[in-house]
Amino acid sequence: MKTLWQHCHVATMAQGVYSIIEDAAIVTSGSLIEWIGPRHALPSGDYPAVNDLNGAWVTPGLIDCHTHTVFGGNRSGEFEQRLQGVSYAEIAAAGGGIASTVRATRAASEDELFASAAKRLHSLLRDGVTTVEMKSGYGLDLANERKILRVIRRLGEAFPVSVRATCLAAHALPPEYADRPDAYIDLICNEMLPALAAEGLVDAVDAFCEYLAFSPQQVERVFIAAQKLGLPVKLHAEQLSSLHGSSLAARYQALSADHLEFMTEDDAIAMAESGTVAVLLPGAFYCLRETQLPPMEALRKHGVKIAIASDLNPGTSPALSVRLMLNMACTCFRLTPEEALAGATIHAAKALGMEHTHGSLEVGKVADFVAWQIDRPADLAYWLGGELDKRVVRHGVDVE
Ligand code: DI6
Ligand code: FE
Repeated sequence: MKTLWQHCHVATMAQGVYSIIEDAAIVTSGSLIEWIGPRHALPSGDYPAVNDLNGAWVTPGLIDCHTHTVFGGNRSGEFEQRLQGVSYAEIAAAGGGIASTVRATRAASEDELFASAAKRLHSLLRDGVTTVEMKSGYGLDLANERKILRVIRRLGEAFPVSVRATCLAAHALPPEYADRPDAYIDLICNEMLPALAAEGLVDAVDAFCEYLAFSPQQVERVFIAAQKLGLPVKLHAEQLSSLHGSSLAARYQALSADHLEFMTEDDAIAMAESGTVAVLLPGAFYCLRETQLPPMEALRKHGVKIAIASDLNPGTSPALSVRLMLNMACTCFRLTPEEALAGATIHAAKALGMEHTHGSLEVGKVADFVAWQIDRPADLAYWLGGELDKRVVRHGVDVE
């Protein structure tokens, strides 16, 4: 059905800038945008449904392109330890950190994981999110990674949101493979990825390239296995140290390399050439009290597309609001509000390989948008979280 949406201003986010249309109109047909432009240019015709947006600012639905939403337990105890000066690496070395979430996740049933993740997803949706990526990575064996990925698929069916599932089996070394990292990489490449991909549970493959996780050589083996299965790759890189994982990711045409505080200018050049998106995660930067900033100047100079995401996870970023991340990206990383909004719309879509259908408001794209009762687009990055008055439309239909 054809629907007209009017009395609004639009920030289309095409090409990564606001591309503002004042006093705009949008025509949706089913789940797609059929026409968008200034209202005075609206083609005359019969619009069976007309929606008045009361002067709202319309943006694409927000896209959270990096989350670990599905996990058991929580780690607020470690938060308290870190406040007393214990480092993330020390906690991990003592058996806490990711390993403690792996224990809790393995102990939880699929339904328990679904219920706890649903609450977190609900928070993201209330903030205007219409697409979200979720990673496995707290199961670390075939049965438990499958359990998480099945929950991710179920969340996409149960909620009005497009969900992308990323297999992050190479997140940490499971206890049964202590001191045998290469054997665990064999298991991932030869058994886990082929089985999970065959079950249709995986849209992309990620790994954690870090001195306390996996080496570039080990990550490369995972990338080769993913590409054999026809799956795109992504990488947690340069979060705590510089191993040039982001250059490795670029060599494999990764959709994105994420975190990146310790990346070099050469890494940025490699990412620019391959079109790999830089996903910056201010929540993790903040929670770890990191002081090393991602190299914004190099990223901008070489034209690397920058996305912003929550990294929602129990250890380093228990973040339940993408808009809060926009604010933190501006304050901590010196992005402009316009860059931050592009980071949670069009560039986030590219980080998921969805930029041809999502992330900006253009003819032929999916009609996922938010009509915000705000004065200016910059207000989205200005308020520190909270809930803004808005109307969320997904696939051309009101959500809520
Ligand atoms: N980097 C992160 O910030 C998260 N994973 C990763 O590879 C942390 C996950 C956790 O601490 O549970
Ligand atoms: Fe992460």
